[in-house]
Formats: sequence, C-alpha cells, structure tokens
Amino acid sequence: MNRDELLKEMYDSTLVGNAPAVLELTRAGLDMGLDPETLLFDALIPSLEEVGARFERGDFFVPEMLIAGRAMAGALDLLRPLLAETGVEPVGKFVMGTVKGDVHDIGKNLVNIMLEGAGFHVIDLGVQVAPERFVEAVREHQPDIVGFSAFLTTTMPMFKANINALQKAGLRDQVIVMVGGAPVTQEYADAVGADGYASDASAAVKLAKDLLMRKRARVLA
Ligand code: B1M
Repeated sequence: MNRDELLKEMYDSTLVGNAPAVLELTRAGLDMGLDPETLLFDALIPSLEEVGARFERGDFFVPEMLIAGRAMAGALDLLRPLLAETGVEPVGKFVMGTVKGDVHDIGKNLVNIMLEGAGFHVIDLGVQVAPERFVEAVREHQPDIVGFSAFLTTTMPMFKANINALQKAGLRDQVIVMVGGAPVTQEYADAVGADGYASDASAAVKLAKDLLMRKRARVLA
C-alpha cells in the first residue's frame, strides 16, 4: 500500500467507524514514515467532517457518528505521545473543558495534545463541565488560561455563563479566557467577552502563546 492508498483507506475506515482498522492503519502509516500531522489532517479530520456532513443530510445518525468518533479517538491515543513530544519547560498552565450539556471531546482533546506539545501544562476537566467546576479549577490551579470548548449551538451560551461565574467569583481579571469549537466564531467570542477564539488546534496553540506573552508584557510594564 502506498501513502495515498493508506490515507484513503484510513479516511474510509474512520467514516464507517472501523476502529481496529483505523488503529492498524495508524500504526502502518507511522511505520511507513508518515508524520502524525499528515494522518490527522489528511485522513482523520476530513473523515469526521464528512461524517458531520452526512449527519446533516440525514444519511448518518447518532450511532454512526459515535462509532466514527470512537475510531478517531483510538487513533488519537496512539498519536498523542508523538504530537505532544516536548522537552521544554512548561510555558504556562491551561485549564480546559467542554462546557455543560456538551459531550463532544475529540476536538478538545486534540487541542490539549497540541498545547502539551507546545509546552503547556494542561489540566483537562473533561466534558459537561459546569461553571462552578471551572471556577473551582481556576481557584485551585491558578492557570494562565482557561479554555471552554462548545460544539453545539445550544451549548455555546455556556461561555457567557462561565465568564459570569468567573466574574462573580472575582477571578475574571486573573485569567485569560479562550473559546473554541466547531460552531463558534470570532464574533461570538467577542460578544460573550472572551479574550480569544481559535478555529483549530494549531491556531489555538499560536493564540495561547500570543495571549500569554501579551499578559506577561502587561505585568512587566
Ligand atoms: Co455530534 N454534532 N452531536 N456527536 N458531532 C456535531 C458537532 C454536528 C456539527 C454534526 C452536524 O450536524 N453536522 C452537530 C452540531 C450542530 C450544531 O449545533 N451546530 C452535532 C449534533 C447535532 C449532535 C447531537 C445533538 C446529535 C443528537 O443527539 N441528535 C449530539 C449531542 C450530544 C451532546 O453533546 N449533548 C451529538 C453527539 C455526538 C456523538 C456523541 C455521537 C459524537 C461525539 C464523540 C466525542 O466527541 N467523543 C459526535 C460527533 C463525532 C460529531 C462530529 C461528527 C465530529 C466532531 C469531531 O470530533 N470533529 C460533528 C461534526 C463536525 O464537527 N463536522 C458533530 C473533529 C474535531 C477534530 O474537530 O470538534 O471541530 P472539532 O474540534 C476542532 C475545533 O473546533 C477547535 O480545534 C479542534 C481541533 O482542530 N477547537 C478549539 C475545539 N475546542 C477548542 C477550544 C479552543 C480553541 C479551539 O480554545 C479553548
């Protein structure tokens, strides 16, 4: 099997949620010398995008989405140590979670992996994280940044609820707030008073570093 055949096979196997095949192909791809980013951005992520498109058209239902998601998650487990390989000292602390009412976590986990790869110490609160839990974690861990992921238009309003909870607890000024997730936009992030929005994991890492540098420059000034 050559590179393109492998990527196509991986795309197709993810689409139908064949987790063992996706795992095997991930291993084969790495053995072939493909980098983890190629497997992610040229096969796994496009495949899940197609799953979403089919769900929207009514060709796929929740079980299909679920097994495709599981197949991708299995591959991510294998890629995690390679994507997060870093020898550097932690550049900052990041508390991350998917908002209350939302169980999607693949995108959040990918952002976490890339942040770890860039040297951030990430504290992952998981999914369905209530505002009080974010407040508790910010108080306990004193992170530089807190990140909220939302993947449904119905759960995006939790960003505002989380920010209000931080404000009420007197913590809002101490922490940078970043938001993201498939339906989120820059306009929405601005409207709820977040400090930053990123559309994907690479952009999230770049933004986290920029926001942190700006914060540290302000403190020194
Ligand atoms: Co759901 N789902 N789902 N789903 N699901 C979507 C999100 C949807 C877009 C599908 C569609 O209709 N096209 C749609 C939402 C529509 C909307 O509201 N706009 C949808 C729906 C409707 C639902 C249910 C309501 C279905 C139902 O029950 N009728 C239900 C809701 C359950 C709930 O949460 N309460 C549901 C359930 C599920 C499963 C459980 C079956 C499964 C989740 C499995 C899991 O995550 N463990 C699932 C899946 C797999 C999907 C799709 C197909 C794939 C999501 C994914 O993992 N993408 C998705 C369709 C799609 O997104 N195209 C869909 C790959 C991932 C790498 O990308 O998640 O965008 P993404 O993450 C990116 C960026 O968003 C960004 O970086 C990530 C990496 O590059 N990012 C950040 C994420 N967080 C960030 C934080 C940041 C910065 C950037 O800073 C803090």
